[in-house]
Amino acid sequence: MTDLEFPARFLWGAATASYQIEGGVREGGRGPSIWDTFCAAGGKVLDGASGEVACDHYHRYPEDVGLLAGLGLNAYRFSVAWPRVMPDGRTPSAAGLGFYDRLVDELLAHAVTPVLTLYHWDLPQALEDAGGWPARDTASRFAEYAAVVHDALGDRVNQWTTLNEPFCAAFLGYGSGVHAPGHQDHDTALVAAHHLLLGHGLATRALTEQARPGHEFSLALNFAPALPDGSSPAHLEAARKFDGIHNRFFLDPVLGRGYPADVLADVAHHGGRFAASVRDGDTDTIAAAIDWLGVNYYAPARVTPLADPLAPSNCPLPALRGLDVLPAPGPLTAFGWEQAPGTLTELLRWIGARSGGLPLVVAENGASFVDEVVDGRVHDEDRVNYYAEHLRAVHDAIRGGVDVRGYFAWSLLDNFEWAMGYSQRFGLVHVDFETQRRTVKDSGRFLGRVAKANALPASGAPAEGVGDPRA
Ligand code: IFM
Repeated sequence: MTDLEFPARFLWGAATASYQIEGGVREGGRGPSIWDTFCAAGGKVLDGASGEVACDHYHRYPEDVGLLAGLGLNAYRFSVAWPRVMPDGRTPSAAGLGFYDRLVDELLAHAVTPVLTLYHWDLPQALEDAGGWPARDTASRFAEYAAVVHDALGDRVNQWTTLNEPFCAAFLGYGSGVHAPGHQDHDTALVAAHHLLLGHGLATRALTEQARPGHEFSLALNFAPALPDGSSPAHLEAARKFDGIHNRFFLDPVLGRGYPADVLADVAHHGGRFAASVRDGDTDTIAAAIDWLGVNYYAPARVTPLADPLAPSNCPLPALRGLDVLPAPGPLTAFGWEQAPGTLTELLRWIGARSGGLPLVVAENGASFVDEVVDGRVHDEDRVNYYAEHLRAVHDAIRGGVDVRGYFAWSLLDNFEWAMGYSQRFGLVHVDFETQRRTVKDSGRFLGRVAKANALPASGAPAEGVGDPRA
């Protein structure tokens, strides 16, 4: 059997996010973000953890870039901390921009393509105090911030992603309240979602106007395919609802289809502030042309109907009535997430078809497992297998005609996993949070070998054909 080759110029990378790895929250003039405030409030994050030090990447970025390049990866997806670049959310800071300037130069010196995300959830606290994402003004502030970063780095960065997972920023931040800023109001969350998408559109428009040849624009959405736990009409209806609010509510307006009518009907009972927030022309703005869509995929959701539409449920979405999300069947990751690689193939096919062939990049995919450093090695076989299976799934989609141009593992480093603190390790590189010592895991070596070969072994043990992952 021949190896499974990937297209030429495929981006092979790892992803991170500023608050999850940087630390240095009071250095270089950085202002506070909503995550600093949320963590400091206590009781919101497991073990009282915060990103105050995280992986100390702010100081150790040369080592981290060296590790990524040493693995053989050719791209790095990172996010810029808005409160570092604009401590009050509005005024540019030369010192803050300087950090990303140095990071980008370091990446280029290692022949690694920078893929820059402008917003991965660390809103400047000053802007939250002024209303946060539920305030329309925040979308305009975001476009101004985007232009400032683009002015500073556009001579060297070609890949620009506006938002990472607006679903989480809106629904976990303002709806369920398990993420910063911790508000719990579903109507507000829907308004926040609209303003995030509006911010994406305004920023994309602004950057497109000042683009240089080679610049590409994108955003990254997190998808959870809804798998009905039965085939009755009620099951199918529950899956439709879940899919609507989780996936299509974000995807469709970006693709120029507007907000899905069925979802608007599903959430109408929330009070109508969302409908009032959508002004003439907004859907055109949100539909600003993008060059590729980032697809973040971890697991499907097993959805079941509830006979009593008002019964409490585990569904974390803007109080959708009449459905529940079941515990995932195995095999599971340490987070309890289902491992279902075939669902990734289906998802990529579905988005490819729905978007009329828009290029896709798997912008996040990965798994947390319990890792141990033994004699300076981390033999994370579960994660090696996870990557092998999901890469096979991506290859299946490509073979079926979907235009997939890259794959980014989540994450380069073990890091601050939001409300779960440091309890979930997703890294290709193990981080000892006491000493900040980095140890490359077998999965990092494995992915690097696949990247260098631009091919996955067709069958057998994942490492076959690309060498021993422990080497
Ligand atoms: O750590 C997060 C990341 O910030 C966004 N996507 C999912 C990851 C794992 O939960």
